[in-house]
Amino acid sequence: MSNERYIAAKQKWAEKQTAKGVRPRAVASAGRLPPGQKLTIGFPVLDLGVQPDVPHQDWSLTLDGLVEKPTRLSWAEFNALPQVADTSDFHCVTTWSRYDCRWGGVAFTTLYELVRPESEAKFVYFTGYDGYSTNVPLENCLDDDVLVATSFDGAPISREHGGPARIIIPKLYAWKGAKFVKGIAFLANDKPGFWEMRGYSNTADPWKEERYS
Ligand SMILES: Nc1nc2c(c(=O)[nH]1)N[C@H]1C(S)=C(S)[C@@H](COP(=O)(O)O)O[C@H]1N2
Ligand SMILES: [Mo]
Repeated sequence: MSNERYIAAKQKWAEKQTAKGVRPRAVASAGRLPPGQKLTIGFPVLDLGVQPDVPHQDWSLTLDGLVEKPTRLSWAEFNALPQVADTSDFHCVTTWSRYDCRWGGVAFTTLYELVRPESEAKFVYFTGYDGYSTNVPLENCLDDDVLVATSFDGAPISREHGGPARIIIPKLYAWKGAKFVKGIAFLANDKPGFWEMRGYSNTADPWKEERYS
């Protein structure tokens, strides 16, 4: 962790300590911390109790649905695509946020250009090797900070954090980013995923506190 970031984090904790008579909660930090969130300097792990072991030789990413060119990428094929890096903040619906996550991998837009979705495709349905699923409007996936990430802080993403590859959509709560990603389907109609079927918000905007519906 950089010294600068450490100092900023310490300062925020200090502000929280001195806010007397106030229940410990998020200190609004120059518009960076969404409402109701608390800054964490660790990196908690959230999953369904399964962290699938997917060796690179068994890994593939399937892109299908309403696309001109359905594609299944091997690990080597995936890694031969143009690589990008992006640093973003991570907001979990359980109220922790982590700043400055350094992700590397393939931009969602690169995959979009590769498979060429039909004009009817309006939603994206992600699936994971652990049986997880989540749904996102296509337009939310086309920002340049949306990645299929394979590295975190310069090293391969660990199994607990969703390796070999996970989806990162910084502008939405983190459950919208499938860890252990296995499939990306382009759909005309929305289809609720694992948590969306269990009462989580469909839209998941942390700035509007869209936690549960
Ligand atoms: N495949 C899969 N992806 C998932 C989950 C999961 O259980 N399975 N949990 C989601 C939730 S609720 C969050 S907050 C983040 C947590 O990522 P982390 O464990 O790296 O912190 O992954 C999301 N993606
Ligand atoms: Mo979460």
